[in-house]
Amino acid sequence: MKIERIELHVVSIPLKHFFETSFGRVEREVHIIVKMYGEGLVGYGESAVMTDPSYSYETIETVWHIQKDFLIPALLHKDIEDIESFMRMVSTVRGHHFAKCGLEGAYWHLCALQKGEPLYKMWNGTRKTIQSGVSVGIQNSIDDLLSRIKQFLDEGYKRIKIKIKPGWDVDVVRAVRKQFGNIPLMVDANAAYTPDDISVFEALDEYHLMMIEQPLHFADLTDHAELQKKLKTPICLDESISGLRTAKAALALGSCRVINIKPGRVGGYYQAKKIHDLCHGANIPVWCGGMLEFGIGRAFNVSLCSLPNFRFPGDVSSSSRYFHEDIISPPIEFSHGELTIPDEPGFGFQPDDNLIKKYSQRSYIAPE
Ligand code: OSB
Ligand code: MG
Repeated sequence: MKIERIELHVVSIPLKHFFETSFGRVEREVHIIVKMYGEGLVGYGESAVMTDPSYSYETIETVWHIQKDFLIPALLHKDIEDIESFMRMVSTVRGHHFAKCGLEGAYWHLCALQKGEPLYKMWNGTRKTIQSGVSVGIQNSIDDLLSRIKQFLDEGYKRIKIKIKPGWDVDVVRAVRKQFGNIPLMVDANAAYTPDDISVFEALDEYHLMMIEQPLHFADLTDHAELQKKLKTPICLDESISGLRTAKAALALGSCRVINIKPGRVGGYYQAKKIHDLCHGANIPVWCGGMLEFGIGRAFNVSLCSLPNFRFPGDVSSSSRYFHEDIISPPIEFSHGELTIPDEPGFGFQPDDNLIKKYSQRSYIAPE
């Protein structure tokens, strides 16, 4: 596949409802949409990075810089034979996984269109109908949280994940259990605690949670291993798993019993699949996390959920849960928490250039 042209578009879309984690609150999503041209086709990708370096060190500005000044020059005008060659070409950049993911997605999309195959088949996905949960942010009050959870349960989402932080944890989980009984429920701390908070985890351990996501510091696999030994509830790692190597280390140390795979965080779909395969062999279930993606990134996540070891509902959700308008048509809509992956070449949804333009703040076109 000869790469003839690459475009970057900074796309900004307001959220219907703010999303708050232990890092803070966001009111809109700003991501980079990649368009890659080759052999008469156009592939689309998405770098669903955050604007501030809280979840990851990457931001919109670092992704723009790394893509424009390093990754695009490494790929443009090259004849890229297969994904292994692609991975070699981007490997000269250390880290910057969200930057790589947007370009890799566009390359996969191009290859799928050229072969006339759906991506989920190219990835050896085995499941055509996938399930979604929903990640519910920190709200202004427990009453607000309960009414949002009720709405998502009514819509049929298969599990509820609530964000926790010190001061918004055990009481909140108790209230949710009291109101909704034994629903599939988990919590995500986004690394807001330390090992000194053991009493919080011991209290949470009594609520039959499916898992506790990323309780401690992103770089601390040994503290997570110590904590896992003390808890019945499985620990799921998100921020700590930056790629295949940290996944191997986490499994060897016993730092978690579940892994949340986000393509942007781990450096793309090829790496995501490698981590999936490693965990499959070790009998560690994985599930697909989310970064409030627009439809393009979301469509890739949908395809990824078809792989056999994605054994819990993902944080995938419908476009309409986040945005009044998405940049693909039709938008991604789960019905009763389920979606059947379309059998079309590519990722099964059509990006809309007019909508990309409508929400675009700036663009870069290579060659200039
Ligand atoms: O920790 O999983 C997380 C969103 C932004 C940053 C980190 C996280 C999240 C989510 C949202 O939980 C998942 C989604 O609905 O896309
Ligand atoms: Mg998380």
